[in-house]
Amino acid sequence: MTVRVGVIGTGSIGSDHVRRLSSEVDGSTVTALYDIDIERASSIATSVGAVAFDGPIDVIKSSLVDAVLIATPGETHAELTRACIEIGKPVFCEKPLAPTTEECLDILKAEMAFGSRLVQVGFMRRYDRAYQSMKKAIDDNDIGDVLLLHCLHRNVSSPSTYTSSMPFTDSVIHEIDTSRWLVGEELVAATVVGVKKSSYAPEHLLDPQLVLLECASGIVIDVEVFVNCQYGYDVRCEVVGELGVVSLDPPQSTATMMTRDHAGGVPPDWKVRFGDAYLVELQDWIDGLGQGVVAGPSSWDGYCATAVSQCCVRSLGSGHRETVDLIDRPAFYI
Ligand code: ISE
Repeated sequence: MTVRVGVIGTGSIGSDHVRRLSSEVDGSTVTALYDIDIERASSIATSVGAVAFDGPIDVIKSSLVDAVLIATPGETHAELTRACIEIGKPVFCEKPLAPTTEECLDILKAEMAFGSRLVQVGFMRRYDRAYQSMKKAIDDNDIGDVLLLHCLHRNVSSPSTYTSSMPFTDSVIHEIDTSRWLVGEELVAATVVGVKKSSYAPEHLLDPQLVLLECASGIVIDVEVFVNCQYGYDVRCEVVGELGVVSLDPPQSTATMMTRDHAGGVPPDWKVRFGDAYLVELQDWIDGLGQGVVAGPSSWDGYCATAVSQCCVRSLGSGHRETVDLIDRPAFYI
């Protein structure tokens, strides 16, 4: 069976997904597209033999479409995801599931009312080989009880639209998801710590920032987020356990990384660093749909990640530790 996918949003990540779904993933084809930039959508549609529609809801409702992939800006995700649920079409939504917990909860309610899972959230790091072997080492108890996680999330530079909340809502949301997934616990509190500002960051942007995330069991996760680091897209994670550590890339020697010309092989952006993970993620989604199953990161995962990222934003504003307010996990999502 070939899954016919409609893609809404064909900007940078959306157009990469169109390419993957039409020529790299087995068992899928892209049949319909929409983008606010009509010309871009129609030229991509022509290149893959799809139809470019005038509006996103037309893609969702089209009889040419079995499943929908949403790669539009975050503030449109809730409405589009709910429109898919209303007509019972599986939907892959790029992160965040929605910018507010209220919108995420509406999605959970709609999905539970439908009666089976339809939504997968695009937390691609769970499909990265290195993250997966870290998860296996933790699950196999190789490093004993987990005590701490040290994470870095650095981008070369930030777009002009990037505000001081976005390190949490747009970037650290990935560490929030991977931390929950790695340790199998919810995050209960966040404290944002002010750091000396880089003179390379735009005037309006606090950069870098540091956040401490806490689990109920006492595990603490520190995340440095630095989105104008100049040299590369550098994502690191070290998990410290009672018996040892497991990390994405253990440092073996001294390294100095400065600017793109001296970045020591650090990739330029997430599209390169997580290119393989995106492909595995979409293949897994399509394979599942072929069997009528949606098993990747769920709406519940999307809701929790948004709740924790909002908690970080509150801590940024208050200057204090803030607690995460989550509903009880519905049995539907266990
Ligand atoms: C971007 O929006 C992403 O989702 C990337 O995965 C992330 O690493 C980057 O920091 C974000 O700006």
